[in-house]
Amino acid sequence: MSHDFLAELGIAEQTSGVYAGGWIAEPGGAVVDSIDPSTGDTIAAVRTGSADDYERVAATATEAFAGWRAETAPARGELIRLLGERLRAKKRALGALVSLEMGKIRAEGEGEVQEMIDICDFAVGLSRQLYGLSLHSERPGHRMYEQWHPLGPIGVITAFNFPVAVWAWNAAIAGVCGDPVIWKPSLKTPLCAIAVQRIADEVFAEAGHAGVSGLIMGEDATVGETMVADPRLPLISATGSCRMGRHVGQRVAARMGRSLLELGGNNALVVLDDADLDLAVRAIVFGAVGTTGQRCTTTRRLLVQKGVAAELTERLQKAYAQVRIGNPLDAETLMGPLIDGDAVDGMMAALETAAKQGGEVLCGGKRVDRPGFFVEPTIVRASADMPIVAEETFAPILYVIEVADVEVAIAANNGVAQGLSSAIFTNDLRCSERWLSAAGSDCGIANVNIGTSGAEIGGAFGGEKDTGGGREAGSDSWKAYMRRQTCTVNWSGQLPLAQGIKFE
Ligand code: UN1
Repeated sequence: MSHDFLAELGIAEQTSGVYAGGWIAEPGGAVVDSIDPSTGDTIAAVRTGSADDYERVAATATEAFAGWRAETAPARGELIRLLGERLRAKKRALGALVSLEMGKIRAEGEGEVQEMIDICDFAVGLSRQLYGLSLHSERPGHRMYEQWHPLGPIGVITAFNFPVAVWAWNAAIAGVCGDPVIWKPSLKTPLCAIAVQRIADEVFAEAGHAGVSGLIMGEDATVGETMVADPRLPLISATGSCRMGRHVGQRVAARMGRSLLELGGNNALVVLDDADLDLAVRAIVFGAVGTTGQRCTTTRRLLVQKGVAAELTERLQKAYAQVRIGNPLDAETLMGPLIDGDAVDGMMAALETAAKQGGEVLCGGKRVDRPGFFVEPTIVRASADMPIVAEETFAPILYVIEVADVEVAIAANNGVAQGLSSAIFTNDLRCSERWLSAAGSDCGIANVNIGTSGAEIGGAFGGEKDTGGGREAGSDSWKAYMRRQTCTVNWSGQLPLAQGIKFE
Protein backbone atom coordinates (compact mmCIF):
# COMPACT_ATOMS: atom_id res chain seq x y z
CA MET A 1 0.00 0.00 0.00
CA SER A 2 2.37 2.68 -1.18
CA HIS A 3 -0.08 5.19 -2.63
CA ASP A 4 -0.26 8.53 -0.81
CA PHE A 5 -4.02 8.77 -1.37
CA LEU A 6 -4.64 5.67 0.77
CA ALA A 7 -3.10 7.42 3.76
CA GLU A 8 -5.03 10.61 2.95
CA LEU A 9 -8.26 8.60 3.06
CA GLY A 10 -7.19 6.99 6.33
CA ILE A 11 -7.59 3.46 5.02
CA ALA A 12 -4.00 2.26 4.99
CA GLU A 13 -4.51 0.37 8.26
CA GLN A 14 -8.24 -0.27 8.24
CA THR A 15 -9.42 -3.87 7.91
CA SER A 16 -13.02 -3.90 9.16
CA GLY A 17 -15.82 -3.87 6.61
CA VAL A 18 -18.65 -3.44 9.11
CA TYR A 19 -19.89 -0.22 10.71
CA ALA A 20 -22.80 -0.08 13.16
CA GLY A 21 -22.66 3.34 14.80
CA GLY A 22 -18.90 2.75 14.94
CA TRP A 23 -16.47 0.31 13.32
CA ILE A 24 -16.80 -3.28 14.50
CA ALA A 25 -13.24 -4.33 15.18
CA GLU A 26 -13.45 -8.05 14.40
CA PRO A 27 -16.46 -8.83 12.23
CA GLY A 28 -17.30 -12.51 11.87
CA GLY A 29 -17.42 -13.01 8.10
CA ALA A 30 -14.77 -14.17 5.64
CA VAL A 31 -11.70 -12.13 4.74
CA VAL A 32 -11.82 -10.77 1.19
CA ASP A 33 -8.95 -9.35 -0.78
CA SER A 34 -9.04 -6.06 -2.58
CA ILE A 35 -7.39 -6.73 -5.94
CA ASP A 36 -5.73 -4.17 -8.21
CA PRO A 37 -7.17 -5.10 -11.63
CA SER A 38 -4.16 -3.53 -13.37
CA THR A 39 -1.80 -6.08 -11.88
CA GLY A 40 -3.87 -8.82 -10.27
CA ASP A 41 -2.00 -8.08 -7.02
CA THR A 42 -3.67 -7.86 -3.63
CA ILE A 43 -3.88 -4.30 -2.29
CA ALA A 44 -5.34 -5.16 1.12
CA ALA A 45 -7.44 -7.71 2.98
CA VAL A 46 -10.77 -6.74 4.49
CA ARG A 47 -12.83 -8.59 7.06
CA THR A 48 -16.51 -8.89 6.09
CA GLY A 49 -19.51 -9.36 8.34
CA SER A 50 -21.62 -12.35 9.32
CA ALA A 51 -25.40 -12.52 9.64
CA ASP A 52 -24.90 -11.62 13.33
CA ASP A 53 -22.97 -8.51 12.34
CA TYR A 54 -25.79 -7.63 9.97
CA GLU A 55 -28.16 -7.83 12.92
CA ARG A 56 -26.09 -5.23 14.79
CA VAL A 57 -26.08 -2.90 11.79
CA ALA A 58 -29.83 -3.27 11.25
CA ALA A 59 -30.63 -2.78 14.94
CA THR A 60 -28.46 0.34 15.02
CA ALA A 61 -30.17 1.80 11.93
CA THR A 62 -33.62 1.00 13.30
CA GLU A 63 -32.79 2.77 16.54
CA ALA A 64 -31.23 5.71 14.73
CA PHE A 65 -34.37 6.21 12.65
CA ALA A 66 -36.32 7.70 15.57
CA GLY A 67 -33.74 10.43 16.18
CA TRP A 68 -33.11 11.09 12.51
CA ARG A 69 -36.72 11.58 11.50
CA ALA A 70 -37.17 13.93 14.46
CA GLU A 71 -34.67 16.36 12.90
CA THR A 72 -36.16 18.84 10.45
CA ALA A 73 -35.47 18.13 6.81
CA PRO A 74 -33.32 21.28 6.41
CA ALA A 75 -31.28 20.20 9.47
CA ARG A 76 -30.70 16.83 7.79
CA GLY A 77 -29.85 18.72 4.62
CA GLU A 78 -27.15 20.60 6.51
CA LEU A 79 -25.37 17.29 7.22
CA ILE A 80 -25.65 16.34 3.56
CA ARG A 81 -24.13 19.74 2.72
CA LEU A 82 -21.21 18.91 5.02
CA LEU A 83 -20.89 15.50 3.37
CA GLY A 84 -20.60 17.27 0.00
CA GLU A 85 -17.92 19.55 1.46
CA ARG A 86 -15.84 16.60 2.75
CA LEU A 87 -16.19 14.92 -0.63
CA ARG A 88 -14.96 18.07 -2.36
CA ALA A 89 -11.88 18.05 -0.15
CA LYS A 90 -11.24 14.35 -0.87
CA LYS A 91 -12.17 14.34 -4.55
CA ARG A 92 -8.65 13.70 -5.86
CA ALA A 93 -7.84 11.00 -3.33
CA LEU A 94 -11.16 9.17 -3.52
CA GLY A 95 -11.19 9.37 -7.31
CA ALA A 96 -7.71 7.83 -7.36
CA LEU A 97 -8.83 5.00 -5.07
CA VAL A 98 -11.74 4.27 -7.43
CA SER A 99 -9.22 4.06 -10.27
CA LEU A 100 -6.90 1.81 -8.31
CA GLU A 101 -9.48 -0.66 -7.09
CA MET A 102 -12.14 -0.58 -9.83
CA GLY A 103 -9.90 0.21 -12.81
CA LYS A 104 -11.64 3.18 -14.41
CA ILE A 105 -9.32 6.00 -15.51
CA ARG A 106 -8.49 9.00 -13.33
CA ALA A 107 -10.88 11.37 -15.13
CA GLU A 108 -13.73 8.94 -14.67
CA GLY A 109 -12.81 8.16 -11.07
CA GLU A 110 -12.87 11.84 -10.20
CA GLY A 111 -16.02 12.22 -12.29
CA GLU A 112 -17.65 9.62 -10.11
CA VAL A 113 -16.78 11.59 -6.98
CA GLN A 114 -18.13 14.72 -8.70
CA GLU A 115 -21.39 12.81 -9.16
CA MET A 116 -21.44 12.29 -5.37
CA ILE A 117 -20.89 16.00 -4.78
CA ASP A 118 -23.60 16.91 -7.29
CA ILE A 119 -26.20 14.67 -5.67
CA CYS A 120 -25.34 16.16 -2.26
CA ASP A 121 -25.94 19.65 -3.65
CA PHE A 122 -29.20 18.50 -5.20
CA ALA A 123 -30.32 16.88 -1.94
CA VAL A 124 -29.53 20.00 0.10
CA GLY A 125 -31.94 22.03 -2.02
CA LEU A 126 -34.47 19.24 -1.88
CA SER A 127 -34.32 19.28 1.92
CA ARG A 128 -36.21 22.58 1.80
CA GLN A 129 -38.91 21.16 -0.47
CA LEU A 130 -40.10 17.52 -0.19
CA TYR A 131 -43.40 19.01 -1.22
CA GLY A 132 -46.87 17.51 -1.29
CA LEU A 133 -49.95 18.67 -3.20
CA SER A 134 -52.93 20.45 -1.79
CA LEU A 135 -56.16 19.36 -3.39
CA HIS A 136 -59.72 20.68 -3.61
CA SER A 137 -62.16 18.70 -1.53
CA GLU A 138 -65.69 17.96 -2.76
CA ARG A 139 -66.91 18.54 0.79
CA PRO A 140 -67.48 22.13 1.95
CA GLY A 141 -65.24 23.33 4.78
CA HIS A 142 -62.70 20.57 4.22
CA ARG A 143 -59.06 20.84 3.38
CA MET A 144 -57.29 17.98 1.63
CA TYR A 145 -53.58 17.68 1.12
CA GLU A 146 -50.81 15.14 0.92
CA GLN A 147 -47.60 15.06 2.85
CA TRP A 148 -44.49 12.92 2.79
CA HIS A 149 -42.95 11.28 5.83
CA PRO A 150 -39.66 9.41 6.27
CA LEU A 151 -39.96 5.74 5.35
CA GLY A 152 -37.43 3.94 7.57
CA PRO A 153 -34.01 2.31 7.19
CA ILE A 154 -33.16 1.67 3.54
CA GLY A 155 -31.06 -1.29 2.35
CA VAL A 156 -28.70 -0.15 -0.40
CA ILE A 157 -26.99 -2.79 -2.56
CA THR A 158 -24.38 -1.46 -4.97
CA ALA A 159 -22.22 -2.89 -7.76
CA PHE A 160 -18.47 -2.67 -8.38
CA ASN A 161 -18.68 -0.45 -11.45
CA PHE A 162 -19.82 2.69 -9.62
CA PRO A 163 -18.41 1.80 -6.23
CA VAL A 164 -18.98 5.20 -4.60
CA ALA A 165 -21.50 7.28 -6.61
CA VAL A 166 -24.47 4.93 -6.35
CA TRP A 167 -24.16 4.88 -2.56
CA ALA A 168 -24.25 8.68 -2.67
CA TRP A 169 -27.33 8.80 -4.91
CA ASN A 170 -29.13 6.76 -2.27
CA ALA A 171 -27.54 8.10 0.89
CA ALA A 172 -27.94 11.79 0.03
CA ILE A 173 -31.60 11.47 -0.96
CA ALA A 174 -32.49 9.01 1.81
CA GLY A 175 -30.60 11.29 4.22
CA VAL A 176 -32.69 14.40 3.59
CA CYS A 177 -35.84 12.27 3.47
CA GLY A 178 -35.10 11.10 7.04
CA ASP A 179 -34.10 7.51 6.35
CA PRO A 180 -30.99 5.75 7.72
CA VAL A 181 -29.06 3.72 5.14
CA ILE A 182 -27.56 0.25 5.44
CA TRP A 183 -25.03 -0.20 2.67
CA LYS A 184 -24.04 -3.56 1.25
CA PRO A 185 -21.31 -2.76 -1.30
CA SER A 186 -19.76 -5.06 -3.89
CA LEU A 187 -17.04 -7.29 -2.42
CA LYS A 188 -14.93 -6.43 -5.48
CA THR A 189 -14.44 -2.86 -4.27
CA PRO A 190 -14.21 -3.04 -0.46
CA LEU A 191 -11.68 -0.22 -0.02
CA CYS A 192 -13.88 2.26 -1.85
CA ALA A 193 -16.70 1.39 0.55
CA ILE A 194 -14.48 1.78 3.60
CA ALA A 195 -13.15 5.14 2.40
CA VAL A 196 -16.66 6.47 1.78
CA GLN A 197 -17.91 5.13 5.09
CA ARG A 198 -15.08 6.91 6.89
CA ILE A 199 -16.08 10.20 5.28
CA ALA A 200 -19.74 9.60 6.21
CA ASP A 201 -18.64 8.75 9.76
CA GLU A 202 -16.84 12.10 10.08
CA VAL A 203 -20.07 13.90 9.25
CA PHE A 204 -22.78 11.82 10.93
CA ALA A 205 -20.92 10.69 14.05
CA GLU A 206 -19.74 14.23 14.79
CA ALA A 207 -23.37 15.37 14.63
CA GLY A 208 -24.51 12.60 16.99
CA HIS A 209 -26.18 10.55 14.25
CA ALA A 210 -23.61 7.80 13.71
CA GLY A 211 -26.28 5.15 13.28
CA VAL A 212 -27.77 6.84 10.26
CA SER A 213 -25.10 5.51 7.92
CA GLY A 214 -24.37 1.78 8.32
CA LEU A 215 -22.10 -0.53 6.36
CA ILE A 216 -22.23 -4.29 6.07
CA MET A 217 -19.85 -6.05 3.73
CA GLY A 218 -20.80 -9.65 3.33
CA GLU A 219 -21.68 -12.59 1.16
CA ASP A 220 -24.93 -12.49 -0.82
CA ALA A 221 -26.01 -15.91 0.47
CA THR A 222 -25.83 -14.92 4.14
CA VAL A 223 -25.85 -11.17 4.67
CA GLY A 224 -27.59 -10.30 1.38
CA GLU A 225 -30.44 -12.75 1.87
CA THR A 226 -30.96 -11.68 5.48
CA MET A 227 -31.06 -8.04 4.52
CA VAL A 228 -33.46 -8.49 1.63
CA ALA A 229 -35.85 -10.50 3.83
CA ASP A 230 -35.65 -8.07 6.78
CA PRO A 231 -39.10 -6.55 7.46
CA ARG A 232 -37.43 -3.62 9.25
CA LEU A 233 -36.28 -2.30 5.86
CA PRO A 234 -39.29 -0.90 3.97
CA LEU A 235 -37.20 -0.24 0.86
CA ILE A 236 -34.35 -2.12 -0.78
CA SER A 237 -32.54 -0.10 -3.44
CA ALA A 238 -30.44 -2.46 -5.53
CA THR A 239 -28.09 -1.92 -8.45
CA GLY A 240 -26.66 -4.87 -10.37
CA SER A 241 -27.54 -7.59 -12.85
CA CYS A 242 -31.06 -8.38 -14.05
CA ARG A 243 -30.69 -11.83 -12.50
CA MET A 244 -29.86 -10.37 -9.07
CA GLY A 245 -32.67 -7.82 -9.36
CA ARG A 246 -35.27 -10.40 -10.30
CA HIS A 247 -34.39 -12.37 -7.17
CA VAL A 248 -34.26 -9.34 -4.87
CA GLY A 249 -37.50 -7.89 -6.26
CA GLN A 250 -39.38 -11.12 -5.65
CA ARG A 251 -37.99 -11.59 -2.15
CA VAL A 252 -38.85 -8.03 -1.14
CA ALA A 253 -42.33 -8.21 -2.71
CA ALA A 254 -43.04 -11.42 -0.79
CA ARG A 255 -42.88 -9.42 2.46
CA MET A 256 -44.74 -6.43 0.93
CA GLY A 257 -41.59 -4.33 0.94
CA ARG A 258 -40.70 -1.95 -1.85
CA SER A 259 -37.76 -2.28 -4.11
CA LEU A 260 -36.02 0.25 -6.29
CA LEU A 261 -34.17 -1.66 -8.98
CA GLU A 262 -31.53 -0.30 -11.33
CA LEU A 263 -30.42 -3.31 -13.35
CA GLY A 264 -28.74 -4.20 -16.61
CA GLY A 265 -28.86 -2.22 -19.82
CA ASN A 266 -28.30 -3.12 -23.45
CA ASN A 267 -28.10 0.36 -24.77
CA ALA A 268 -28.32 1.18 -28.45
CA LEU A 269 -27.10 4.27 -30.24
CA VAL A 270 -28.74 5.01 -33.58
CA VAL A 271 -26.91 6.96 -36.29
CA LEU A 272 -29.03 8.10 -39.23
CA ASP A 273 -27.67 9.08 -42.64
CA ASP A 274 -27.95 12.82 -41.94
CA ALA A 275 -26.15 12.70 -38.57
CA ASP A 276 -23.11 14.77 -37.60
CA LEU A 277 -20.56 11.97 -37.70
CA ASP A 278 -17.88 13.92 -35.80
CA LEU A 279 -20.19 14.10 -32.81
CA ALA A 280 -21.35 10.53 -33.25
CA VAL A 281 -17.82 9.08 -33.31
CA ARG A 282 -16.85 10.85 -30.09
CA ALA A 283 -20.06 9.82 -28.34
CA ILE A 284 -19.74 6.21 -29.44
CA VAL A 285 -16.12 5.87 -28.34
CA PHE A 286 -16.86 7.36 -24.93
CA GLY A 287 -20.02 5.29 -24.58
CA ALA A 288 -18.53 1.96 -25.68
CA VAL A 289 -14.92 2.22 -24.45
CA GLY A 290 -15.36 4.43 -21.37
CA THR A 291 -15.13 2.56 -18.05
CA THR A 292 -13.93 -0.37 -20.21
CA GLY A 293 -17.53 -1.05 -21.21
CA GLN A 294 -18.57 -1.60 -17.60
CA ARG A 295 -21.25 1.07 -17.14
CA CYS A 296 -24.85 0.01 -17.08
CA THR A 297 -25.26 2.82 -19.62
CA THR A 298 -22.43 1.60 -21.91
CA THR A 299 -23.19 1.73 -25.63
CA ARG A 300 -23.43 -1.93 -26.64
CA ARG A 301 -25.27 -1.77 -29.97
CA LEU A 302 -24.66 0.68 -32.79
CA LEU A 303 -27.66 0.82 -35.12
CA VAL A 304 -26.35 2.62 -38.18
CA GLN A 305 -28.30 3.56 -41.27
CA LYS A 306 -26.97 2.05 -44.51
CA GLY A 307 -25.79 5.27 -46.15
CA VAL A 308 -23.18 6.06 -43.47
CA ALA A 309 -22.42 2.55 -42.21
CA ALA A 310 -19.16 2.09 -44.12
CA GLU A 311 -17.76 5.54 -43.30
CA LEU A 312 -18.76 5.43 -39.64
CA THR A 313 -17.34 1.95 -39.13
CA GLU A 314 -14.06 2.98 -40.70
CA ARG A 315 -13.80 6.10 -38.54
CA LEU A 316 -14.56 4.08 -35.43
CA GLN A 317 -11.86 1.55 -36.24
CA LYS A 318 -9.36 4.40 -36.60
CA ALA A 319 -10.45 5.87 -33.27
CA TYR A 320 -10.27 2.48 -31.55
CA ALA A 321 -6.71 2.01 -32.80
CA GLN A 322 -5.73 5.13 -30.87
CA VAL A 323 -7.22 4.09 -27.52
CA ARG A 324 -4.33 4.00 -25.04
CA ILE A 325 -4.77 0.98 -22.80
CA GLY A 326 -2.91 0.94 -19.52
CA ASN A 327 -2.78 1.68 -15.82
CA PRO A 328 -5.83 3.80 -15.04
CA LEU A 329 -3.79 5.97 -12.69
CA ASP A 330 -1.57 7.17 -15.57
CA ALA A 331 -2.79 10.45 -17.01
CA GLU A 332 -2.40 9.29 -20.63
CA THR A 333 -4.52 6.14 -20.26
CA LEU A 334 -7.92 6.13 -21.93
CA MET A 335 -8.98 2.59 -21.05
CA GLY A 336 -8.06 0.60 -17.96
CA PRO A 337 -8.55 -3.11 -17.23
CA LEU A 338 -11.71 -5.12 -16.68
CA ILE A 339 -12.55 -5.80 -13.05
CA ASP A 340 -11.30 -9.41 -12.86
CA GLY A 341 -10.42 -12.60 -14.69
CA ASP A 342 -14.04 -13.73 -14.84
CA ALA A 343 -14.93 -10.55 -16.72
CA VAL A 344 -12.15 -11.25 -19.24
CA ASP A 345 -13.36 -14.83 -19.69
CA GLY A 346 -16.94 -13.58 -20.07
CA MET A 347 -15.89 -11.21 -22.83
CA MET A 348 -13.95 -13.91 -24.68
CA ALA A 349 -16.89 -16.33 -24.38
CA ALA A 350 -19.27 -13.70 -25.77
CA LEU A 351 -16.94 -13.09 -28.72
CA GLU A 352 -16.77 -16.82 -29.44
CA THR A 353 -20.55 -17.05 -29.35
CA ALA A 354 -20.84 -13.99 -31.60
CA ALA A 355 -18.48 -15.58 -34.12
CA LYS A 356 -20.54 -18.78 -34.14
CA GLN A 357 -23.68 -16.75 -34.74
CA GLY A 358 -22.15 -15.01 -37.74
CA GLY A 359 -20.49 -11.96 -36.15
CA GLU A 360 -17.25 -10.61 -37.61
CA VAL A 361 -14.63 -8.95 -35.42
CA LEU A 362 -13.61 -5.70 -37.13
CA CYS A 363 -11.03 -4.67 -34.53
CA GLY A 364 -9.81 -5.78 -31.11
CA GLY A 365 -11.14 -9.04 -29.76
CA LYS A 366 -8.15 -10.18 -27.75
CA ARG A 367 -6.70 -10.14 -24.26
CA VAL A 368 -3.76 -7.80 -23.83
CA ASP A 369 -0.59 -9.63 -23.00
CA ARG A 370 0.40 -8.04 -19.69
CA PRO A 371 -0.40 -8.66 -16.03
CA GLY A 372 -3.87 -7.64 -14.88
CA PHE A 373 -7.18 -7.98 -16.67
CA PHE A 374 -6.67 -6.01 -19.86
CA VAL A 375 -8.55 -6.54 -23.11
CA GLU A 376 -8.78 -4.74 -26.43
CA PRO A 377 -11.82 -2.59 -27.16
CA THR A 378 -13.73 -4.53 -29.76
CA ILE A 379 -16.09 -3.86 -32.66
CA VAL A 380 -18.13 -6.73 -34.07
CA ARG A 381 -20.19 -6.53 -37.24
CA ALA A 382 -23.47 -8.20 -36.32
CA SER A 383 -27.14 -8.47 -37.15
CA ALA A 384 -30.08 -7.69 -34.88
CA ASP A 385 -31.28 -11.31 -34.87
CA MET A 386 -28.05 -12.74 -33.38
CA PRO A 387 -29.06 -13.92 -29.88
CA ILE A 388 -25.79 -12.70 -28.28
CA VAL A 389 -26.69 -9.12 -29.24
CA ALA A 390 -29.67 -9.31 -26.88
CA GLU A 391 -27.36 -10.03 -23.92
CA GLU A 392 -25.50 -7.58 -21.73
CA THR A 393 -21.83 -8.55 -21.62
CA PHE A 394 -20.04 -6.25 -19.16
CA ALA A 395 -17.06 -5.55 -21.43
CA PRO A 396 -16.04 -3.21 -24.27
CA ILE A 397 -17.78 -5.02 -27.14
CA LEU A 398 -19.68 -2.87 -29.61
CA TYR A 399 -22.02 -4.69 -32.02
CA VAL A 400 -22.52 -2.75 -35.26
CA ILE A 401 -25.82 -3.46 -36.94
CA GLU A 402 -27.00 -1.91 -40.20
CA VAL A 403 -30.57 -0.60 -40.32
CA ALA A 404 -32.69 0.61 -43.24
CA ASP A 405 -34.39 3.58 -41.61
CA VAL A 406 -35.53 5.14 -38.33
CA GLU A 407 -38.48 2.75 -37.97
CA VAL A 408 -36.27 -0.31 -38.20
CA ALA A 409 -33.82 1.32 -35.80
CA ILE A 410 -36.54 1.96 -33.21
CA ALA A 411 -37.79 -1.63 -33.53
CA ALA A 412 -34.24 -2.95 -33.01
CA ASN A 413 -33.62 -0.57 -30.11
CA ASN A 414 -36.76 -1.84 -28.40
CA GLY A 415 -36.24 -5.45 -29.39
CA VAL A 416 -34.25 -6.47 -26.31
CA ALA A 417 -35.36 -7.29 -22.77
CA GLN A 418 -33.47 -4.40 -21.14
CA GLY A 419 -34.61 -0.76 -21.30
CA LEU A 420 -32.11 1.57 -19.66
CA SER A 421 -30.55 4.08 -22.05
CA SER A 422 -30.72 4.92 -25.76
CA ALA A 423 -29.59 7.63 -28.15
CA ILE A 424 -30.14 8.82 -31.71
CA PHE A 425 -27.88 10.98 -33.85
CA THR A 426 -29.82 12.94 -36.45
CA ASN A 427 -30.54 16.52 -37.44
CA ASP A 428 -33.93 15.62 -38.86
CA LEU A 429 -36.56 16.92 -36.48
CA ARG A 430 -39.13 14.41 -37.71
CA CYS A 431 -36.83 11.50 -36.84
CA SER A 432 -35.75 12.81 -33.44
CA GLU A 433 -39.35 13.54 -32.45
CA ARG A 434 -40.43 10.10 -33.64
CA TRP A 435 -37.63 8.66 -31.48
CA LEU A 436 -38.96 10.57 -28.45
CA SER A 437 -42.63 9.82 -29.13
CA ALA A 438 -44.67 7.16 -27.34
CA ALA A 439 -43.96 4.85 -30.28
CA GLY A 440 -40.24 5.61 -30.10
CA SER A 441 -37.52 4.43 -27.71
CA ASP A 442 -38.95 2.40 -24.82
CA CYS A 443 -36.00 3.16 -22.49
CA GLY A 444 -35.84 5.17 -19.27
CA ILE A 445 -33.30 7.44 -20.94
CA ALA A 446 -33.69 8.61 -24.56
CA ASN A 447 -31.15 11.09 -25.91
CA VAL A 448 -30.70 13.05 -29.11
CA ASN A 449 -27.20 13.88 -30.35
CA ILE A 450 -25.52 12.79 -27.14
CA GLY A 451 -24.43 9.29 -26.16
CA THR A 452 -26.05 6.67 -23.94
CA SER A 453 -23.80 7.09 -20.89
CA GLY A 454 -22.83 9.96 -18.65
CA ALA A 455 -26.23 11.08 -17.38
CA GLU A 456 -26.45 14.10 -15.06
CA ILE A 457 -27.77 13.54 -11.53
CA GLY A 458 -30.58 16.11 -11.92
CA GLY A 459 -32.65 13.70 -13.98
CA ALA A 460 -34.32 10.55 -12.74
CA PHE A 461 -31.99 7.64 -13.52
CA GLY A 462 -33.18 4.13 -14.35
CA GLY A 463 -35.00 2.10 -16.96
CA GLU A 464 -37.90 -0.07 -17.95
CA LYS A 465 -38.55 -3.77 -18.57
CA ASP A 466 -35.74 -6.01 -17.27
CA THR A 467 -33.84 -2.92 -16.10
CA GLY A 468 -36.27 -3.00 -13.20
CA GLY A 469 -38.37 0.16 -13.45
CA GLY A 470 -36.71 2.04 -10.58
CA ARG A 471 -35.61 5.66 -10.66
CA GLU A 472 -32.75 7.01 -8.58
CA ALA A 473 -31.00 10.38 -8.20
CA GLY A 474 -32.76 13.54 -9.40
CA SER A 475 -36.24 14.76 -10.41
CA ASP A 476 -38.86 13.32 -8.05
CA SER A 477 -36.99 10.06 -7.33
CA TRP A 478 -37.03 11.12 -3.68
CA LYS A 479 -40.64 9.98 -3.47
CA ALA A 480 -39.46 6.36 -3.45
CA TYR A 481 -37.70 7.09 -0.14
CA MET A 482 -40.75 8.47 1.67
CA ARG A 483 -44.27 7.43 2.51
CA ARG A 484 -47.18 9.44 1.20
CA GLN A 485 -50.04 10.42 3.45
CA THR A 486 -53.34 11.87 2.23
CA CYS A 487 -54.87 14.10 4.90
CA THR A 488 -58.37 15.59 5.02
CA VAL A 489 -59.19 18.16 7.68
CA ASN A 490 -62.80 19.11 8.39
CA TRP A 491 -63.31 22.64 9.76
CA SER A 492 -67.00 22.96 8.77
CA GLY A 493 -68.83 21.87 11.92
CA GLN A 494 -70.87 19.43 9.76
CA LEU A 495 -70.06 15.89 8.71
CA PRO A 496 -70.80 15.69 4.99
CA LEU A 497 -69.85 12.36 3.42
CA ALA A 498 -68.03 11.98 0.14
CA GLN A 499 -69.91 10.67 -2.89
CA GLY A 500 -73.02 12.44 -1.53
CA ILE A 501 -73.89 9.53 0.74
CA LYS A 502 -76.56 10.16 3.37
CA PHE A 503 -76.20 7.93 6.42
CA GLU A 504 -78.70 9.11 8.99
C1 UN1 B 1 -24.08 2.71 -13.61
O1 UN1 B 1 -23.38 2.31 -14.52
O2 UN1 B 1 -24.57 1.92 -12.75
O3 UN1 B 1 -25.01 7.74 -16.71
C2 UN1 B 1 -24.36 4.15 -13.37
C3 UN1 B 1 -23.91 7.28 -16.37
C4 UN1 B 1 -23.44 7.51 -14.96
C5 UN1 B 1 -24.03 6.51 -14.04
C6 UN1 B 1 -23.87 5.08 -14.44
N1 UN1 B 1 -23.84 8.83 -14.56
O4 UN1 B 1 -23.19 6.67 -17.15
